[in-house]
Amino acid sequence: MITTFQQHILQQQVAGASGDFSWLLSGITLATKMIEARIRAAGLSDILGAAGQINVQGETQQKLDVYANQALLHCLGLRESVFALVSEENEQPVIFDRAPEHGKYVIVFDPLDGSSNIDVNVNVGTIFSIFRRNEQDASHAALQQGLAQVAAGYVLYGPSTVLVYTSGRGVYGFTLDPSIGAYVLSHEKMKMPRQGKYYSCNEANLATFPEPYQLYIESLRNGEAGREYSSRYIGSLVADFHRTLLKGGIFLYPPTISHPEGKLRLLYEANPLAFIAEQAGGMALDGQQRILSLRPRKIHQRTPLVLGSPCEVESFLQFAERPALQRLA
Ligand code: FDP
Repeated sequence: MITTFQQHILQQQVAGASGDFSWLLSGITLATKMIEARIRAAGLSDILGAAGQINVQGETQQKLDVYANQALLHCLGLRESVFALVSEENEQPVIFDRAPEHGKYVIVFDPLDGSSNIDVNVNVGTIFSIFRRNEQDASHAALQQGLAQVAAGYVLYGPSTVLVYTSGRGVYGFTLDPSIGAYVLSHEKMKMPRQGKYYSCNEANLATFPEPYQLYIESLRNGEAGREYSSRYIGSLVADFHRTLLKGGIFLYPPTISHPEGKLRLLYEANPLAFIAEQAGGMALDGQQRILSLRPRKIHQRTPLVLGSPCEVESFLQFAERPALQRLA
């Protein structure tokens, strides 16, 4: 018979656990089912397009961004074990006045990643990461290294809706079965191939990438890397990551002129995906250092991101570490 996400969490739970954590996760799955229902009906109702507001990142909020954020804030806010919620869409954390023995968790999330793709019916996703509360002060409670994540995951709203999750004991994928309204285990112990055939980056920005990135991409194009590569870039991080997880290869969002610190956000984009990538046997760097070892200074901090199969990320590192003169020789 089937294994639902909820059953899987209960099976992984240690004996004597309070059940708070599985109840917390059910808040996430409920919110993502609400989001997916809205997305499925997107062309039919008046929920496409801009909501008329600019978010904390200076980006135009789409109506679905606003709805997705409200769904997560609502469903998670009702869980007694939540201390603070940090969302891409909110400048400050949403804090709940709960004693440390009750409000034990901090959840950071990107409610709707890839929102520039919503209006054209291309895949989008939700990304989340869960930390234990380690401080009284909520804005600092979220500033933990990625290594401290208790669990992380994402939901990809694609031809089917898939939830990919890790709590540090492997990566599991669940597909939403619309006939029963439950996420059902479909991908057990997911492993990223050691090497892939796709590289993924926004090549329109190539001329503004730092030199090691340019030379590395050139090596993939000209066969220097020992195999022929194809490029794939959806422009929805979750979708580009999901392909990389299943098929291998490399995803890069380097620093650019317009985003000198990179565009993607450390807390609710890079960290959760790095945790999943490493659990699946892949790697994730900020161009030099391991993403999971970075110490965040602010909740909406950006970072360059290079992640994927070990073969590709290790060969990227050779370019990143080579002194400039040697690179040009
Ligand atoms: P979007 O701007 O559509 O929200 O972080 C947001 C993100 O999408 C990622 O999902 C995606 O990988 C990236 O930005 C795309 O950025 P570019 O358009 O600069 O390539």
